[in-house]
Amino acid sequence: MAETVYVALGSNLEQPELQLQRAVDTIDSSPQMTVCGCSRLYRSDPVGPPGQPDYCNAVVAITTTLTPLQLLDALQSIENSHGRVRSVRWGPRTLDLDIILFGNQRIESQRLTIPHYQMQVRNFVLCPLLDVAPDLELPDGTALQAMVDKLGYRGLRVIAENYPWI
Ligand code: A4P
Ligand code: MG
Repeated sequence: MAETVYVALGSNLEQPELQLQRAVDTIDSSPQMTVCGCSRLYRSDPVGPPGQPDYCNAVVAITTTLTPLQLLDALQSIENSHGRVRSVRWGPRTLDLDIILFGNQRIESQRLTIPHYQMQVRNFVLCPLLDVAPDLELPDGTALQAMVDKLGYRGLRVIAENYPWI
């Protein structure tokens, strides 16, 4: 059965806008994933080690028949093929693809935590997610809109409205 999944994209190195654009194209051209919605494109203040460049962030909705772990493998291979080198935690990166929600599932395993463990405190995830899923409720019943109202848009700028953004 196909599930609806939300994936957050982030980049703050080597033309971040282009990195995100290429990542969405690559996801959509994969036979096992179909992009069915895409947020606006945001620029955001960096969270984590100081002195790193601003990020670009977005969220896509996809449908997939992959299992959560198969999807994680597929997204990590896209990160690697887009030049991602893992170094500092929360440090600068060419491409970060995080699984935010996988249908209504809750997953707690060595390689995966879903819903994503930091999503509640990150407006650069929640605000683009609201663009693609305005009526969404989390598996625990919390309304996404209420979470966005709590965090607000501080540090976030919309830089393009419609995909393809550039
Ligand atoms: N993992 C567990 N759950 C998940 C999930 N739901 N989706 C595991 C994806 N991966 C998940 O991730 C480390 C491991 O997390 C994976 O191997 C997977 O098994 P990683 O991408 O290799 O490492 P990371 O990204 O450095 O760590 P982490 O904790 O995922 O960092 P974040 O939370 O992604 O933070 N500021 C702004 N403004 N915008 C950003 O996008 N991003 C970060 C990165 C920091 N500051 C930022 C932004
Ligand atoms: Mg990550």
